[in-house]
Amino acid sequence: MSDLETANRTETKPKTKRPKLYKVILENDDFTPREFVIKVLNTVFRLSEEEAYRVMMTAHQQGNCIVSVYTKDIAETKAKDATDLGNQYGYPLLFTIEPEE
Ligand code: TYC
Repeated sequence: MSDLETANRTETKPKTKRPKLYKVILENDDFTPREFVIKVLNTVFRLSEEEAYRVMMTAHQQGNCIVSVYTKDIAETKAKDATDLGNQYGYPLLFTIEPEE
């Protein structure tokens, strides 16, 4: 095998590029009831009771918490659906998204 062929082979990029991922972040507030936050995490993000409780308490104590990581479209849709759900009940519940490094 020539040096040229070896160099080409090692420099070939993979054909299947992985899509960029986005974190959905739960922001704390002083008004939304804890139980409501847990219900939204259960229904929109499919978290178990235990996961939802842990995420809710982390946001409550630290100010925010990463809920999960998705492709852009899914992250945007879930963050919007979950925020809208809070607003429908008059709560300032907020989910934001951030690109993963
Ligand atoms: N801090 C809220 C309360 O004490 C509960 C809460 C937790 C709200 C996490 C939002 O992201 C949140 N009722």
